[in-house]
Amino acid sequence: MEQTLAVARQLYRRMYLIRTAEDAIVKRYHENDMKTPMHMSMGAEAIAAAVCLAIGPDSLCVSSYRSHGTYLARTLETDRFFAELYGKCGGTADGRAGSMHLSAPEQGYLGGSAIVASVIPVATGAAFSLKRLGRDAVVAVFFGDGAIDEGSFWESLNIACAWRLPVLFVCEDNGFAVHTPAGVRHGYASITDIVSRFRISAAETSTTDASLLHAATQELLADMRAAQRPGFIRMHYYRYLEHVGVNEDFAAGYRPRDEYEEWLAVDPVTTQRTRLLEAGVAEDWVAEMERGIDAQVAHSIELAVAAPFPDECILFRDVMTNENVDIS
Ligand SMILES: Cc1ncc(C[n+]2csc(CCOP(=O)(O)OP(=O)(O)O)c2C)c(N)n1
Ligand SMILES: [Mg+2]
Repeated sequence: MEQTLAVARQLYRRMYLIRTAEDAIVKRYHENDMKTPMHMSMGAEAIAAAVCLAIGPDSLCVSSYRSHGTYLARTLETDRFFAELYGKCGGTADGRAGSMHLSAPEQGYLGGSAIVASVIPVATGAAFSLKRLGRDAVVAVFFGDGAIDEGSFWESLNIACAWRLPVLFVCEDNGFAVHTPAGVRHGYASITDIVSRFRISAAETSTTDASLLHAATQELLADMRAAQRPGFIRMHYYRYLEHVGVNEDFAAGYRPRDEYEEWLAVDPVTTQRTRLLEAGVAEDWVAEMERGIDAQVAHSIELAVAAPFPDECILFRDVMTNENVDIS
């Protein structure tokens, strides 16, 4: 019971952090000081929180460009996060990467990428290295339902199954690739059915309840470990905001507002808060934790706004070239 409560608290801490950080982005993006496109995680908080917590600190994770949730669930830090969004020194890449290429390799978050599905082979390679090193850990790779339309997903899945690699494929399924629904992109009814034909542990969820997602991930990890094979989990969620940007997009006509309202009624952050209170966690404890996170986010934004822009001379740092690049 105590352990379940501890997990429930940790899940809520992560989800509240993601929501608060993104609420702040929504509030301030129009100021046009955050010089980066935004692919928001709002609506998907439970997935990042549950999977990052379940895989544990020794495991690695990699994500798509929709990476705020993964980054924050994994690192719990916001100074480097906001500095990066503001394009400033002290950001995860000193302001050169932006929202789509966040990373914290020292904390096991290898990073995200703007190229759909490109991180899947990278994660598979990282899993190969974990296996060669004999580590008891996995690599969780987060990608959207659009990424399963790419060959690199299938090639990675195949080799991971053939070589029994410890990779957990996490499909964050919002039913759309930009505005194109899955139904017109897929020549099959269920990706989970297809993937299940491989030598893999496979599961599917459609709940926004982080505790249930955490339990489902743990079960899958246990199965992967017992069978010494990779895992695949398709987790349905609803993207609250537009594909890229911080606004609603129901007026665009490709999805109805009613649908959003149905999902909002089981909002992951609110659901987890209710769960905590029902389990007997004191309202004071919850409020105190929320205040701490509110203050953390506000302070990180202040620091980011005040930080200097990076010097031009770091522009080509970490860029692979043998040439002396003249940027004058
Ligand atoms: C290889 C590649 N093709 C096309 C694009 C353009 N593009 C950007 S996001 C996106 C849709 C991806 O959908 P999904 O994987 O479901 O992720 P979601 O945005 O729904 O989280 C596309 C096609 C891209 N970035 N990379
Ligand atoms: Mg999608």
